[in-house]
Amino acid sequence: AQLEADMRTGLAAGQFELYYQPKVGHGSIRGAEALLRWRHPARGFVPPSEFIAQAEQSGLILQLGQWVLEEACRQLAQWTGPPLLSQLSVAVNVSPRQFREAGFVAQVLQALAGSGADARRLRLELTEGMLLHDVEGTIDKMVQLRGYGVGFSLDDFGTGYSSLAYLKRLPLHELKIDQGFVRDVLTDPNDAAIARTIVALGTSLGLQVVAEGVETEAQRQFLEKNGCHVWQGYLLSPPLPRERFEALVQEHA
Ligand code: G
Ligand code: G
Ligand code: MN
Ligand code: NA
Repeated sequence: AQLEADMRTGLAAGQFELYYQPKVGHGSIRGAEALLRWRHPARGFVPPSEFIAQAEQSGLILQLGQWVLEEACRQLAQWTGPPLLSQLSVAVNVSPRQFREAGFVAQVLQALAGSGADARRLRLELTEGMLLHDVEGTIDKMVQLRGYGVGFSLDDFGTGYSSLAYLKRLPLHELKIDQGFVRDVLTDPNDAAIARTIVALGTSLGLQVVAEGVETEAQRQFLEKNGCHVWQGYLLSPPLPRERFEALVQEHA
């Protein structure tokens, strides 16, 4: 309860910020995943693993999630002008509870309209579990937002309960191979087989496939050889504060 009160205060006091992790495709930075960070004046830096679950439970995730959407859209709207920044997409993680709210579509549209961000540069990252809860309702929301140009990624793919029957019905852009399969992809034949299978599945469904948690050049090469050309990971960069992310994009051009 103390944590929740602190989160409420922190949200009002501007203690939350977004970090950006580059997403690389065919050798250049194509976009960023926005990741929430909380700088508490006394607790210091609190990682999402210590507050997201609590925010979900208490319902505060609704306000927190709205702030994340608005902030990511404000950032998108600012990344205009210089050719590199103006082409970036920004991906936002959406929590199951937030997505299930009746007003979710309106919330996203409001964040876009309020900032002037281009909907086609916004990606929403959903997880498998949340999609199966109310499949028809999920598809309906996704289709509505797709109509405005918003893209969808299926995050942590392979760790949840995706049914392939639903997968083909979801209007997705992208599948993200969970980092748990990438970590030992060079040494564990099962992980290698799973990674290859996800790439083949995604590709045959017409989806972009992104590998998460790429830490070494050897992992990157293995994935590329197997048809996965888009990745995120410490090999290029951890999530960065806005200015450092912008500098990296310019450097990497
Ligand atoms: O860097 P990392 O510690 O950022 O993130 C840990 C976990 O927290 C990830 O599973 C990520 O999906 C989740 N997370 C990070 N930022 C957000 C956010 O803005 N909203 C939600 N719902 N989850 C987030
Ligand atoms: O669940 P989600 O995929 O949204 O969360 C991504 C998480 O993975 C974040 O906590 C992010 O900081 C972390 N991450 C990003 N790149 C790497 C990496 O190369 N290695 C590891 N171990 N973690 C990473
Ligand atoms: Mn994610
Ligand atoms: Na993930």
